[in-house]
Amino acid sequence: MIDHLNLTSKRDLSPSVQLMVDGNGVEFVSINHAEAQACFTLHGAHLLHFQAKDQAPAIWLSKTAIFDNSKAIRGGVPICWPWFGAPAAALGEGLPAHGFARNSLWQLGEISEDQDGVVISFKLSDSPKTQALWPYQFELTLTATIAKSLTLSLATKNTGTQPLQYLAALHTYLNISAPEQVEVTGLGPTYIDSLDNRTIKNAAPSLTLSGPVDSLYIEPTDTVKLADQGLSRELNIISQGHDTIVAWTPWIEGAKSMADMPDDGYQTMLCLEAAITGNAVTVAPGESHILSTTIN
Ligand code: TA6
Repeated sequence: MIDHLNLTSKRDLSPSVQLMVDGNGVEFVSINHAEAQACFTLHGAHLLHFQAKDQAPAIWLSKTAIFDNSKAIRGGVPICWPWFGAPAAALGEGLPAHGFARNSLWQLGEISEDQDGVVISFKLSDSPKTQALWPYQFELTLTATIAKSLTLSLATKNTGTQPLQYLAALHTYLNISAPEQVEVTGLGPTYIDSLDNRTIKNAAPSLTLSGPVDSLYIEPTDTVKLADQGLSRELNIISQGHDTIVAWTPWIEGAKSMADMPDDGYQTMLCLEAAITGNAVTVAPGESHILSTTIN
């Protein structure tokens, strides 16, 4: 499935789901169902691979991604939470970009399966370590449906006694055949151009790729379409609970600057991310809020 990781089986978790381990003892959850294959690590509840039956992989993973739990994994679907990008100044100095969820060890939750696919969940709760970074009590649950389509649903539950506020992204690295083969539609009319001083710009009807992109589409629709002529397919990226769709490709200079991406890695990936980047979502004590994305 992800051959270069050289995973060996530790034990069965359900008929189609296995706990795997690599040579360094890092644990992975591998799903091999008749309808789709997928792979996660518990580090970040990070989806690394998704491929529906008879389809090319939907998700891109860097061939030089690092799995030693020291940093967020390059590719797949990092969970950016409880902030997106740089943390708010009020939270203090030295905090990690894109939050701490993608660098935390999550617990495996429930697994169920039937002829249509597998539903698997992962959980992360506050601890003295997270309290030192972000002073709130929470339970975060990622529920993934691995079937003909992929759904990732991230529920933020406030288990404390004061309201919490969060930003987030399901930072989805999509697999593409080549930049010149793809066209993205449905992103929305306006975007913040992070590569041009965060200027707000009017969007063209579609996005094509000929250089670096780091754009926050701030009036997003629910469905973005990624047409890929080289793969002869059109993916729908259907999001809920978001206020932004982020489009990102580092292009060649960006790829060269990252130790965990091959120089030509940008040729086969494009991030389209269901995100909350504008006004933080407030979650009252005892309540939950869900951010989700479906790819089909
Ligand atoms: O989602 C786009 C973005 O925020 C870019 O600005 C870019 O830096 C990217 O994420 C990757 O961030 P990372 O911290 O994973 O290297």
